Amino acid sequence: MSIVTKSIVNADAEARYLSPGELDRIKTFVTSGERRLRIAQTLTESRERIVKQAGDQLFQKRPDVVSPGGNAYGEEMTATCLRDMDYYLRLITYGVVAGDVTPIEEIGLVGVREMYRSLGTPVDGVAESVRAMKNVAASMMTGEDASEAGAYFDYVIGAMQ
Ligand SMILES: CCC1=C(C)/C(=C/C2=NC(=C\c3[nH]c(/C=C4\NC(=O)[C@H](C)[C@H]4CC)c(C)c3CCC(=O)O)/C(CCC(=O)O)=C2C)NC1=O
Repeated sequence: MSIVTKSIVNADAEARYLSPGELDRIKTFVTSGERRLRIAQTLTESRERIVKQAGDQLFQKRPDVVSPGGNAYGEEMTATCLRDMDYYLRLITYGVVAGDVTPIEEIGLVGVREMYRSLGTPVDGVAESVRAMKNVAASMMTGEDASEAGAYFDYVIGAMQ
């Protein structure tokens, strides 16, 4: 839910007007809208390049995951690993557009550590892949945009620690 919908639901539950604080938060959301949409557009248009380059960096840094016995060993498993990276990049674009990490949390982070443990997937490797995507994405943006986008990547990385 965006801050707009959330504020309206809360205010209406108490049959009151939006408070000055709520209006202030909505103002911040609206005035940052252009930047957040620009970031989401860059991430969306460059998704293939971001996932490919970050994947290369991950496998260089963690050759164990694509070596025999590794969780992403073999063409099919490597493709599944890259698919997971694409999933997280997509969820990050949702968060950027909403100006809120809730969609990332609800779709991709609830129970994530347990899920990866049951799959034998090293969750620190997934976190490393998100860190690599953050760096590749940052190289495509202004410093200000990279820092705003970085917060959403960091949120995902933090949830995997
Ligand atoms: C949108 C929300 C969402 C997420 C996040 C998600 C993740 C997800 N990743 C999976 C598997 C997997 N995930 C990986 C990923 C990796 N292995 C590594 O060593 C690397 C560190 C890493 C890549 C960065 C691999 C290799 C598998 C297949 C594991 C297996 O089948 O044994 C699976 C098991 C089912 C499947 O194969 O599709 C799920 C559910 N699914 C979802 O719907």
